Amino acid sequence: MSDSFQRQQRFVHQVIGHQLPNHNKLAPLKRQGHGIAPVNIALSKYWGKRDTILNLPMNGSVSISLPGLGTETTLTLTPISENSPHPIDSVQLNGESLSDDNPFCIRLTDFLELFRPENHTFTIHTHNTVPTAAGLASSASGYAALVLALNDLFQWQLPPQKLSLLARLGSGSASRSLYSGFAIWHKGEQPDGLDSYAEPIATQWPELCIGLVKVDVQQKPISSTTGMQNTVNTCDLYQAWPAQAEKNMQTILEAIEQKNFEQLGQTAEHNALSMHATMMATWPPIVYWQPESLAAMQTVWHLRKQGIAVYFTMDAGPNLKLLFLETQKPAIQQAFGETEVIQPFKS
Ligand code: 2P0
Repeated sequence: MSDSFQRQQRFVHQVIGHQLPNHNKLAPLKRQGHGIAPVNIALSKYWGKRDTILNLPMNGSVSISLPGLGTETTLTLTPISENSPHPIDSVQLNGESLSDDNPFCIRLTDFLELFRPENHTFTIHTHNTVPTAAGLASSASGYAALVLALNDLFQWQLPPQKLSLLARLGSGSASRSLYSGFAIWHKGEQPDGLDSYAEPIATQWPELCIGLVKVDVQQKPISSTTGMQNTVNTCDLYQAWPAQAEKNMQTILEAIEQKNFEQLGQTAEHNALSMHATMMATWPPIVYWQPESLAAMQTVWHLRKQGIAVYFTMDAGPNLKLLFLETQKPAIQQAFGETEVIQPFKS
């Protein structure tokens, strides 16, 4: 058993231990568990880890979840009998069986190893309603749905904060996908990672719209996990990022509280471009943009010059997410054509 695995297992036991009198035995109470979680878009971003084993971020982040776009997962537990033909986990993604050496499958089953009762295999059926690895944060909804399915399977009845801690261990951004609406993921200070979880923000903002500008929904060239680590290791500009990100986060929290759209949009766009600047100043360089991404940004800037309040944010992919208020919907749809528009507090 590796040191990393042992540290992660200790973390899991610290999180769920209080809930279970006999926490060394992750005894299954049911055969099947089910979970469903939304994707989230960060308005101030998570980029970089201070601890790669426990997935602890360099900075906090704030997000908005998109209802109707996400992941639904069913976990089935099967005891291994002597005559089991294949005592290994099996994973189905969107109805297709994945081979054991698929990287998605390896990451998923490595995570499940932390929760496996002795002599059992997992069957995982997972469905995404967003394209996998399209920069629409499907790992976030994926690990949040998986943790909810584990909570159901083992009947832990954990509060959302603890589910957020477990989801974070699977994928950082998943910590924020336990909630609808706005969420804040606190970076935390403790080396044990028990104070690095997300919480919901109560504010509702029915007029707020997110437009999805889909430039390319193929697999991205470099995963966020690898990309952010390369940035931390090789980008001198990154030194300035954690402080800026924390400052942006406070400004965004204030904008949400006061429903100040200009402040929200400006800070989110500036934050996203600053993150991309650190990616580009990484070696080898990380450039998720495509020519159409830049063209879409220029359309946004042109619209703003005409007095239309629209801003964008971008994640680890070429797609843009537009931020605007309901009153601007006709202008946005005219400029961007078939853009899918989501109203997180109305849908
Ligand atoms: C975010 N991203 O805050 C940022 C913005 C991408 C760019 O969180 O290694 O898939 O699994 O913790 O959560 C994507 O990173 O990375 C991400 P891991 P994750 O949404």
